[in-house]
Amino acid sequence: MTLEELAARISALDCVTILTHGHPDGDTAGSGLGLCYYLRSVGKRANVKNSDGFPAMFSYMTEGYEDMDFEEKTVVSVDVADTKLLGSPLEEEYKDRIDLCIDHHFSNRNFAKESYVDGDSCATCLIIFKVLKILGAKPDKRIADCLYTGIATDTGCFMFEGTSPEAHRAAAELKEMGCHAAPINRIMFQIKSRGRILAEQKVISTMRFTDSGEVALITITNDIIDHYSIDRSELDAFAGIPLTVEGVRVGITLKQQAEDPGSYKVSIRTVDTDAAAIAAKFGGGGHIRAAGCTVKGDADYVANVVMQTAAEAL
Ligand SMILES: [Mn+2]
Repeated sequence: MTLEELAARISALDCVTILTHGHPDGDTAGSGLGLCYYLRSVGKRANVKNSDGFPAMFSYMTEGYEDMDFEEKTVVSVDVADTKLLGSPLEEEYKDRIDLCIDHHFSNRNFAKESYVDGDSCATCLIIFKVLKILGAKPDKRIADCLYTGIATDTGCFMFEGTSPEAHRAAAELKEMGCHAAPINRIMFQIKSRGRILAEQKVISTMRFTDSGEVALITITNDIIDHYSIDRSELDAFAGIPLTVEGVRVGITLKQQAEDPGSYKVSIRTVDTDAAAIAAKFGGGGHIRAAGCTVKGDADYVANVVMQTAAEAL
């Protein structure tokens, strides 16, 4: 399906349920709510669903949102690569009857009757932004806030290597439409819970290096997670910490598994080395700059073998 065809599908929609993935991030929330608000603004009936609900940090997008009452005719998913990611209860309810999938994951499982998947797009919000442009929409500030959120979060505040000129241009246009970029960036990238800061301090104190200083490793234990009562979803951001140290080319984060304390989830982030190749040595995989695997053993053992493998890869 071309982008123009997608735009035509969207303009024909009414009585739509929009599905977003569980443990929602800024892109699935922004594209779901942004699309919903656009459809409502042109007199259509639309609702957005999420298995887990949207977290309080997204309240500037959800404020004033209320479910509409209508008989559902079409089901659309946004930023969902696999129906499993819908989580419970949406997965059971909708997995076999999604009409239109809009996504930017190369790994998309092609579960919908029709799909528009652009793996080169930085965010699903960027796809929605382009569709609204084709439709000649005049997004209000709240829609602009939604779309900006997904573009900013999926590009790591425009810092990831894959951040396209198109993403920057879209952000510029969204600013012209009145999106609140600075406060959104503050909420998405700066504000942390107090527990998280304290946990970070503890985790940073576990940091160790290879002799060359090019590989750094931190360890997150269940003790730390429990003691500071931080949400496991907040831990994803910890994987970026080792790479912030000058001279480090491979950053490794070990996370003890809640259900299996004798095993560690290993996140590998790299500056100029193939992270997926390192993860593959332990049966894992991923992307060239971000990959992961799971290794059994105690923290010292896992740290040693993974650091040694990373040092050899360099
Ligand atoms: Mn996304």
